[in-house]
Amino acid sequence: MAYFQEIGSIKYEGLQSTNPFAFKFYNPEEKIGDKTAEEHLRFAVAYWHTFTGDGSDPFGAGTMERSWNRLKGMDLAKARLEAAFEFFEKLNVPYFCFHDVDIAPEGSNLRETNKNLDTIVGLMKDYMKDSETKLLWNTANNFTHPRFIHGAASSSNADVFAYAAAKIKKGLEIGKELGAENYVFWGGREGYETLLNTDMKLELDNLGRFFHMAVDYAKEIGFDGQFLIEPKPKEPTTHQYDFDVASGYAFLQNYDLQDHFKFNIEANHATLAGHSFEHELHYARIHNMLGSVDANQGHPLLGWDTDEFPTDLYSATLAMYEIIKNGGLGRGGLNFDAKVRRGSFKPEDLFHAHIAGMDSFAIGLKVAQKLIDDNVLKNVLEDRYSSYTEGIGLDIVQGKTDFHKLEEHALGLTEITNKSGRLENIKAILNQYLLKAYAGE
Ligand code: XLS
Ligand code: CA
Ligand code: CA
Repeated sequence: MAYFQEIGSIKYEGLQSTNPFAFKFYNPEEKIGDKTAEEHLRFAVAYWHTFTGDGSDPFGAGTMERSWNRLKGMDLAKARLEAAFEFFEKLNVPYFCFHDVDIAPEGSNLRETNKNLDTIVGLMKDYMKDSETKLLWNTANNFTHPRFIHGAASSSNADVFAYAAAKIKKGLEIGKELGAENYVFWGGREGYETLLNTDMKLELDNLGRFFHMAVDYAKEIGFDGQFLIEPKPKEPTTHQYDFDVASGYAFLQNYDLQDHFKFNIEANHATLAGHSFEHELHYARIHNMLGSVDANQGHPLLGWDTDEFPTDLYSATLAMYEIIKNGGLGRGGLNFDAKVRRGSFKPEDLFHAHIAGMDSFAIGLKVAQKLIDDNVLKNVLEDRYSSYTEGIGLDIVQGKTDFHKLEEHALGLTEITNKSGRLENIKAILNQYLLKAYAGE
């Protein structure tokens, strides 16, 4: 059965195309720098938003027109799977991602849930044999079910800790079975509401123990996917332990886990933490911890996780700049952890949304590569920090100074001359590069 019958394969048609079912900028085969656009961007579809989400919000029921929704239980899971692979093929997308509960319904106990998962994973493996689309990552949903009310690995209830571990054990087995490139840990309820009833030290120690057991189990079964922590500062908990990359990195170092993990960075989580998307990517990159990306955007007027499809070219450019500077995403990718708006309820809106996101990042990629080729920002930095390439500055970075020498230098100064930071000029140059890419230059 075809779920998206009227829609054919999405092709690159170029800037002049008015076909809403074509890419205007994303040409997977186009060589940009040393790789093709497809190799740079490594796009992925998020199963939960695209096939499981129904458009409901705290104020209203679901709105999405999805023909598979007339089914229930395992029949629904199987229909969704069929629809998903039709969608992947038509969009020509190299990867997808899922949570355990997205693909198969929970049973009345863990054993039954695992049985449901086994059935769907078996079918998924069959689809993957005939498909070009691979698994970027899978993860466990350890936040929706009421048992996770007080958290999962940071729960006050040891039975819940055990249950969470069992779900991740299964997730790692599935990751291995399907050849996942990564395994993601997003601590949806790993945080707290109030210190009045929270033993933070025990919860953090337990999280550390939990991650070590996950590392050990992956080793035991020979699962070699990259482990990724996905930071988010809040929502659903008030205070989430993996607040941002910096605090997540400190946590990993404290518990001696830094060699086993990298970060999956989501744009909307960065902005919720009061950072820019590029700040989080940059912080991870300079510590060699950039693993993968959840490509979406928040609404500037709303203070929660709106998970919109990314269409902000400025942000996509600065993100791609970090990714190219990182030497690419390695085993990671750009996962559209994004949902169509509640009003965009037609099945074809799923295509429009992904096309918009893919075209936006393709522009970002081209502009970022051009900025790098022309040394635009490199020149800015070299000029701005030139005082560290000679004299006392060189001594500082080479560790050849102490407070005595620095005082001697300062006492000898007659005047201190600073340079302009040129922010407005730099932004104007960025605009110029963006418009040049738009004009196809
Ligand atoms: C929720 C998160 C979640 C993770 C995977 O805000 O973005 O979807 O990406 O559990
Ligand atoms: Ca995410
Ligand atoms: Ca999110």
